[in-house]
Amino acid sequence: ETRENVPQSYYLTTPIYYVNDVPHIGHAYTTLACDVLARFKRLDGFDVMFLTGTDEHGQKVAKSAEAAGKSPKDFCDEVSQKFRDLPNKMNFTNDDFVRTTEPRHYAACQEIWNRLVDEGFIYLDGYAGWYSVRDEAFYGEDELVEGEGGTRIAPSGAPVEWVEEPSYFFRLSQMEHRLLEHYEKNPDAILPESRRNEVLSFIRSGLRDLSVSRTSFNWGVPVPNDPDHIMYVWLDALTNYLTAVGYPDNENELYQRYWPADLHMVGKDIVRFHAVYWPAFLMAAGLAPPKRVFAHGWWTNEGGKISKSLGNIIDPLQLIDEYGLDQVRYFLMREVPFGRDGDFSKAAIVHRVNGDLANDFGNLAQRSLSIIAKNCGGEMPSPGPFIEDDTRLLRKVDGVLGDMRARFDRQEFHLGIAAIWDAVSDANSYFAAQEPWALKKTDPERMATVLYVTAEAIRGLAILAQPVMPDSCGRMLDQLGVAADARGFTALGESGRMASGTPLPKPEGVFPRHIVAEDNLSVGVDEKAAVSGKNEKNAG
Ligand code: ME8
Repeated sequence: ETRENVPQSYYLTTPIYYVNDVPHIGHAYTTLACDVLARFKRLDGFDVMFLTGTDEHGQKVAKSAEAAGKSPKDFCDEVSQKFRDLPNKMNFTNDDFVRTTEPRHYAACQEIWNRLVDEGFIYLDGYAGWYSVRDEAFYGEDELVEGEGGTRIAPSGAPVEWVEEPSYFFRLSQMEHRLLEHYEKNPDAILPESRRNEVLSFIRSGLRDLSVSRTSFNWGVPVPNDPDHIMYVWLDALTNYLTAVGYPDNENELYQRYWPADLHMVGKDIVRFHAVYWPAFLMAAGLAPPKRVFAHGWWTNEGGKISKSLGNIIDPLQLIDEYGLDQVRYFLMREVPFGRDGDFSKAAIVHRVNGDLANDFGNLAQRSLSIIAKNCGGEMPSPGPFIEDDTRLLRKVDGVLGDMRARFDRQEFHLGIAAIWDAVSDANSYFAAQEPWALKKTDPERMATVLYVTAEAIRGLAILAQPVMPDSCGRMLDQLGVAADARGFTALGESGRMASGTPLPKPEGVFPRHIVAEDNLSVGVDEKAAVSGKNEKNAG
C-alpha cells in the first residue's frame, strides 16, 4: 500500500447564509465559486467534501421572523428551503447542507464552548457598548463613523445601538501573538494579499476581548450551565464548519479525513470573523485552524450597490432563465478577476455568451462536428500521420491542466478559465488555417487528420471546462462519443485519445447565441463597450 493510492482530501466551505433574506446573486456567486473548485478537485482525483448551509440564529433573523409574523423556527424552515433549493437549480454539488437549528449543531457549539471554558478562555463580565444587528457585530467607539444627521454608524454603513447586558467574554487579547505567528508561518492562509494585509494590520492594532454571549433575547444556542445566556451568533455560526465533520466526535471518519478545512470561501465583508475570530477560537480550544480563508469581492448592479431597499437585487434564477445556466456560471467566474469587486451589466453577459461561448467554443465544435457528420460517415475519422501543426495544438491543450491547477490552487478562477480560452483560440486558428472543408477532394487523408485533431482538442477543452459548465461540456463530450468514465483529468492527452470509427450522434449546437430583444437595443449598442468595460480594467 503506497501513499499515492490514498486520494488527497480537500474540504471547502461557503459561508452559511442568513435566512433574513432570500438567495441573490451574491450568495449564488460564493457557492458557485466553491462548486467550480469542488468539481475541479474531484476531476483531478481529490477526495472532496463541499459544505454550505444556513445561519438561522441571532437578533437579525429573530427580527425578520417577527416582522413576517412567524415563529423563528417556521420562518427559518421556510427561507432555508430557498437556499436548499439553490443547488438543484444551479447544479451545485455540495456534499452536505448544515442548518444551525439542527441538534447536531447544538452539540458541536456546546462542546467548543466547554473546551474554551476548560482552557481558561471564557470569563463572565458585562458588555456595555455598540452593537450592529445588521452586521451581528460589536464595535468599539473608535471604529464608528459619522452617518447622516450626525448619527453613529458602523464602518459597513450599518446602524448601531447601545447595548448593556451581562455577557461572557472570550480572551481574544491573549491570541494576538499566536495569530500573528500563524499567519507569518502560513503566508497563503489569507488570500488575496490585500485581505491578508487588512487582517494583519487589524491584529497588530491590538485585539480586545470579545463578547460571546447575549442575554437580551433567546434565539440561539444556550450556553452550557447558564441558560440565561445564548451564544453569540458568530461563534455559533462559525462552528458549523466543525458540525459537518461530526465534531465533537473527533474519532469519526469525516473529522479524521477533512479537518482542518482546506478553504473557507467568504465575501470580503466577513473576513475578520473568519480570519481573526475563527482561528482564535479554534487554537484556543486546541483545534487546528483552517488552511486558508479566501475573501472575494463585491458585486454591484450596473454600477450601483445591490440592496433590498434599492430594489435592484439580481435574482440568479431569473438570470438563468434569460441566459442559460452554464452561461451564467461561465460569466460569473470569467468576467471579474476573482477577489476583486465586479459590476454586473447585461452588456457584459451578452458579450461573454455570444463571444466566448457561441462564437469561439460553440462554433468550433458545431462546425467541425458537422463536417465530420457530412464527410466521414458520422464516425470519428481515422487520422494519417501528424505534422508539426497538429502536435503543436494538442500539446497546447495538454498544457492547460498545469496552468489551471496553478491558478485554481490560488482561487484565480478567471485566469484558469482564460488558459482554456487561450487554447480555444489556438484551436480556432488551427481550424481556419488548415481549411479541412477544402481538403475533401484534394487530400481526404489530411482532411481526416485535421478533423480528428480538432475533435481531440475539443475533447480536451470540454473536459477541462466541465467544472465551470458541467451540462454543456457533458453534451459536447456526448457528441464526441466520449464515455462517461473517461471524462476525468486522467483521460486528458494521449491516455484518452479517441478511437477512430466510433459512431457519433448527430451534432447539435451547445452554446446558442443570445438574441437581444429589439426593445432592449441599448444592450446591443453597449455590447462593444463591454469589451473594454470596467471589469477588464480590474484585471491588472
Ligand atoms: O454574513 N457580492 O451571511 P449573509 C458578492 N451568516 N458576494 C455577496 C454579495 C455581493 N453583493 N452579497 C452577499 C453572513 N454575498 C453570515 C455568514 S459564516 C459562518 C456566517 C455573499 O447571508 C458573500 O459571500 O449576509 C458574503 O460574505 C455572504 O454572501 C454574506 O452572506
